[in-house]
Amino acid sequence: MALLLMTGNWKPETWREAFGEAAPGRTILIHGTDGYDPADIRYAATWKPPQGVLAALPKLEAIFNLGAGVDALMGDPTLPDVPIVRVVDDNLTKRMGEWVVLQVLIHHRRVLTYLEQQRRHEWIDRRPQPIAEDVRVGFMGYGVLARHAAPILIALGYQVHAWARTPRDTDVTLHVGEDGLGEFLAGTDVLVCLLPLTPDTRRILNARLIGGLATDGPLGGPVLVNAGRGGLQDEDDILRALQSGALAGASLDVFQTEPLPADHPLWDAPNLVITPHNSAISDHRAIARYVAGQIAAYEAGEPLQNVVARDRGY
Ligand code: NDP
Ligand code: OXD
Repeated sequence: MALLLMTGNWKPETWREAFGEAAPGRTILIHGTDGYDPADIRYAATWKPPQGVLAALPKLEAIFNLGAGVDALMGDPTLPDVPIVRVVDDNLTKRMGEWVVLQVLIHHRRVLTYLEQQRRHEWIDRRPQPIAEDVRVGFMGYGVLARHAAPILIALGYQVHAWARTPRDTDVTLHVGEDGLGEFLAGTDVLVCLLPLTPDTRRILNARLIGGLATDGPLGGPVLVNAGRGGLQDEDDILRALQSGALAGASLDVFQTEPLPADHPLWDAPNLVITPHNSAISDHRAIARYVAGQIAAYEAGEPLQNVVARDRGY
């Protein structure tokens, strides 16, 4: 039984090669390139598949999402009722850790200001440089990615706390749900959003939330860092907040529309770092090995790992 790849504009042949190496002997088919009988497909490995294609596979046993976020899949009303496995992979997790730590340091150590000054050949030290111990970083979403980045920031001295949906014991103070949000925001100088996009989190990064962030911190105002999904953002609100100074800075890796259109006003927003949704790109070979390993274990009678809870949407 074959594995069907639907990788959208993510270089299908590179994925075929990676899966060929990771799962030798298995038939690998690419939707849109190879002809196939839908009844031959047992597994699908997908990134943003066209709606309805998965529903047309009568023998499908599992869907492997080729990224960590499953919002594109969950938006398909015809999605068949089989387990959806998402990516949890060290390679991706570590890349995200690098990006998060870099963004926190960029804003904390005023890199944007110094780059501007450097362009003008100016030697100015306007404000005292706070130490990390005085900066409060709040993670919105304390899942796989945030739990990797948090200890690195803690090792640098930052005060770290987090916000999530369900209470549990963690290494940092965890605020929970709607009731815990206000206190979480009020104690946050740098907000790092690593939430999934679900009906509950859509446009959560809006003017109201920004207005709840700490204004008594050492950075001259709160900072927003988002690598979750563009759909979490109200981009008009974020733009206004950067222009008014309600946000002292921001870093965004994800956008409502990607690629971000060349004439989008966010390109010119003050104190904003834009990266092209590459904070944690998926390494083809690592992901193919992960999926092939899961299939092999599943066929040996073990349960699939990192299965999405459909009722939660992540
Ligand atoms: P996880 O599922 O491990 O963690 C998600 C976290 O969000 C959990 O802590 C969860 O709470 C919390 N959460 C979800 N819904 C809510 C809610 N309504 N209120 C409060 N907290 C909520 O995901 P990952 O850490 O692996 O990934 C997070 C997201 O990062 C992905 O969904 C994806 O969108 C994005 N991503 C972006 C990449 C990029 O390149 N920019 C790369 C990879 C991922 P609880 O712990 O209680 O369940
Ligand atoms: C992911 C991503 O979800 O790359 O893995 O955005």
